[in-house]
Amino acid sequence: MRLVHNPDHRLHTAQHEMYRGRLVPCHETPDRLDHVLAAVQARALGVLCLPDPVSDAVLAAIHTPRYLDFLAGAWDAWVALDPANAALDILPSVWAGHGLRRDVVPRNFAAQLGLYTFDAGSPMVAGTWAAARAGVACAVTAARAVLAGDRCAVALTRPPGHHAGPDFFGGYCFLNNAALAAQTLRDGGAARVAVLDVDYHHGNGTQTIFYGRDDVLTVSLHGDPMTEYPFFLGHADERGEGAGLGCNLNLPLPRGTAADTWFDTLDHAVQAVERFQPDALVVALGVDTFEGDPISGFHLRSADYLLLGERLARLGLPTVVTLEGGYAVAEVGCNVANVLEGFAATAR
Ligand code: FKS
Ligand code: ZN
Repeated sequence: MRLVHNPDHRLHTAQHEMYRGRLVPCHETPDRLDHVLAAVQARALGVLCLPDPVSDAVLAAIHTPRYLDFLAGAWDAWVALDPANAALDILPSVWAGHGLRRDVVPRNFAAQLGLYTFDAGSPMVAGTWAAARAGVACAVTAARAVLAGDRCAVALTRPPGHHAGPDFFGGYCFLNNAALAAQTLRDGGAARVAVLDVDYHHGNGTQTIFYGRDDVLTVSLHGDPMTEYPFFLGHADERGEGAGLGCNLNLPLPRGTAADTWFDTLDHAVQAVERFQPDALVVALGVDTFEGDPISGFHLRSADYLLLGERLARLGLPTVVTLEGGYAVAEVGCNVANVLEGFAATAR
């Protein structure tokens, strides 16, 4: 199993996110990935390798030019406002919601920031763009390995990606790694691709990207948006639109859901993937469904992740895995490694 890791992930190390009226330390930290890398190496789950570089055209297949230009130039624009900003994370304070125009891009940097994000919890720093780009390279490299015949390849990366849409960031995500892996599989000859998102949070970015398409099925199993982030998308009645009608499946579950119900629901997700008859699978793997996760509300135990890996492998599909959330830092490595171990044991 090829394990593509992001050599530049540490460049994205932010200080604070806005939470309940104050700035709190970021949950999405570099040590999360360090623990994952340590765990997969300790168990010899596969070959750790570096990503191949990717061109701008790869990003432009999923994200808009104006959004990519914004991300690429955001840090310089921020520091140009005031040299003292170099010591501060970029966070927004105004948003283009509620009937406000999104078609005109203001010249003001704070306004642009609010045009391109939907929360105040996703700080950007000097190295965010480089880290996010290198993360995409991991996802695309993993997808290319699967196109070349690997049964499974894994992008061990951060920042995560499943909340990032065509022209927006949020939920610690800037570029949608899972969507870019899916697009790479499509471009490489897979006629139909399924994206199965098992992170605790609804993959709103991935849903939005593929909502009108019938070549990519998006299925997400997540905390009910009536109470859980990202709140404004992820309901069961969102089924896709136009050609994509029927190609999006949301399976929201109440906060507090335990493993038995979660796995029953995973069966529904897996059946939807099977009905779609895809040529390849992308798994957006968050392990924030863990009982000890500090920001989430499901109750999976570490051993359950072995079963998840087995269940995913039993689909029998060429599979790309991208790493999404998981904030119980001491256990995140074990939980991710369990998924991969369960997969490898079953795929063999
Ligand atoms: C506590 C509120 C948390 C943001 C939650 C973001 C979840 C991100 C994620 C990803 F996979 F993208 F990392 N609000 N301060 O886990 O879905
Ligand atoms: Zn999550």
